[in-house]
Amino acid sequence: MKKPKSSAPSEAPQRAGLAAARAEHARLQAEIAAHDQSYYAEDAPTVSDAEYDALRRRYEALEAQFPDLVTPDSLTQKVGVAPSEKFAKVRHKVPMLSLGNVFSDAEVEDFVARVRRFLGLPAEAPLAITAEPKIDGLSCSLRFEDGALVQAATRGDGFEGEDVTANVRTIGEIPHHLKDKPPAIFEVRGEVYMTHADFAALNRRQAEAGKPVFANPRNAAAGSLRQLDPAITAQRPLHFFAYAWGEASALPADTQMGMVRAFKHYGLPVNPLMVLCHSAEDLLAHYRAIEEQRATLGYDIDGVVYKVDSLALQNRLGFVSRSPRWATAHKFPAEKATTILHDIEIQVGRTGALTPVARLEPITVGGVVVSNATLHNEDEIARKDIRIGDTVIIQRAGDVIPQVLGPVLEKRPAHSHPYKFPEICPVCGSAAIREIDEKTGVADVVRRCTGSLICPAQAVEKLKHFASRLAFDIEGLGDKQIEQFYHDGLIMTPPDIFTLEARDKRSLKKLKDREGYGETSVRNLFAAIDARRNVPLNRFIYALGIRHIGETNARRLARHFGSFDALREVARHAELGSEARSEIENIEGLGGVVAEALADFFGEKHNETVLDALLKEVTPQPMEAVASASPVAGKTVVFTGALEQMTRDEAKAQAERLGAKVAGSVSKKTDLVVAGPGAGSKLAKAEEYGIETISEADWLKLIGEG
Ligand code: 5U1
Repeated sequence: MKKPKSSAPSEAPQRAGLAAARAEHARLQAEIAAHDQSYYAEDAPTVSDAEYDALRRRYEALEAQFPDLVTPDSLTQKVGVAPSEKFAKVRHKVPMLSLGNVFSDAEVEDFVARVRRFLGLPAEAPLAITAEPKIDGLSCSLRFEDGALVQAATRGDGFEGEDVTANVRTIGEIPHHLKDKPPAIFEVRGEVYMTHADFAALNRRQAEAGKPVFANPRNAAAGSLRQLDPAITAQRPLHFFAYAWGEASALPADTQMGMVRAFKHYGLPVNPLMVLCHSAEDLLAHYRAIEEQRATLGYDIDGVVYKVDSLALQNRLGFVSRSPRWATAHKFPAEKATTILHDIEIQVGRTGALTPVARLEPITVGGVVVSNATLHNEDEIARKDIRIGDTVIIQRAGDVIPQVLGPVLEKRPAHSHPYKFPEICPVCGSAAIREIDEKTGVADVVRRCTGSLICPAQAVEKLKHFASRLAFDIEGLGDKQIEQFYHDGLIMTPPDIFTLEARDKRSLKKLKDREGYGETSVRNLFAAIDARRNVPLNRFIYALGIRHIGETNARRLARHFGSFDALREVARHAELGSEARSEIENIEGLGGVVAEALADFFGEKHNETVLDALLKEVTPQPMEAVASASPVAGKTVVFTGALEQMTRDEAKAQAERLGAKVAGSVSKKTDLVVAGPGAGSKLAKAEEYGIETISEADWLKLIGEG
């Protein structure tokens, strides 16, 4: 049963929305993750780009509307999935980003308006934005040192990709040496792709040789680049367009357009359709022009990318999670098809959410074979009366996922019957219930397994999350291994991971004797586990998989509390109405839902027991100070009154980049108040508490911008 909520009654309608959104969010997440896995790790997308985009957009819209939905494994905090095991890994010095998506004209107008608002640009002030085709290929980062190509890596999960240097060297149009005088260190990023003609010829050759054909040019490009034998890549005609950069010892230009011209000057291929626009109307006109040429370009594109041209403005705009505020992708519309719904499979997630997945008669939509799709949730299935055996309309949008839009009633088989969503967990048999919000009386749209501790599905998913890349990141302990270890009773809770070696020493059935293991792999696994005994605090918090504590919120908590003990002490006493509860609620970016989730988690005796055992094995390290050299790192800052040099959003983003915590209200814990004209009660309170108060100009001087 849910605990009483801390919100005011006036928030009740919002809460009802939140419950529904939470359910939908969880379901979308499971599906998107599955599609990401197929696409990035297996080069075998199960859905069309358009479908995937639709899911992803819905997911992001939910988070935008309900920021508390940023869950521990929120996909907005990640880019792609972990690289495959067959290539050496390359850690990107500068992460490879993902782009936000827009679909409609109104959203493009919104994007431009948002940029202007963030920068505080008046309507008459010019704002140049580039527009270029979004190539449907495989992102790749090329590292040049003193002009020589020294390394090439795929994007992987955005932080770590695969070393494909030898393969990239076989791509004719990528120079091994840049012309003229490029920066001494220069990482150029872009898209590796295959043309339609080359794709058709390759598939003909594959078919003639009795080998499998590729579903689309992007898969063919990915499959060709990620060949362990570069000689095979060399036989595959791949191309490249450069459009971005990572680490650079200097920049040859101060605009996006200038950078792309510099790429060209150094001998790199760039897309000829990039233009400079000056308004949303300009962008839309170019979008339509590119859309018209789409069929005759000779290579696949899936939209148009817009980027603020000035690098200085890009810098000011910064990022939201892993996507730049200064760029977005305007995607082409979704494609639809009909197929048979063979079954509805219920998956059980880490939080016990039951997620319905459609198992479909495989069908090709936009060049991608689709066999699974999202059914969203129980209510959606009922509302649309989707039945097993129905012919259903599916839609595929964007880079990977599909959704079931609804049944084709004329084709409904006789004797079909409405789908009955299970009321018991298909994994552990516990009751699966829809929690009723005590305030609103509204049932949560997600049905959850109540078997928490005894449900193997939840336990395994929690362990997978704990060892995952953004959490403990334990090499050699992937999903498959966790499933096996759990199944064999070797790892049931996180502390078991760290006692595995000691137990193995005492055991008669050694790990090294298991199928798939040997002396070396076991030694490596134990070393990888040992290497994580000191883990950054933010990762530790994130790894616990507390509801609503995604990567961003974990970082906020780590910054605020500094140590796990401090967080635990407060969270343990965060009952409704307490000072501890309001301390958490008042951390910038958090709020009542997160505070409640923390109080729930730390109020659970079982969690405390597991934590005690875990803390005997692992020491969370205070988070490495972001920009620790900055004079405001670790300080709690409050902005009040009007700011004249920048908008409030920009000030906040900048302060956070420099490692400061930005709070909405003045308390005894505030270190600094930046007060502009019109500052009122916050300024008075700062004076009352004797807190240092400075002007906006002094703030800018303090952070080296004045
Ligand atoms: N054409 C193009 N595609 N694309 C993808 N430009 C572009 N820029 C990207 C991505 C991920 O990222 C930059 C905004 C860094």
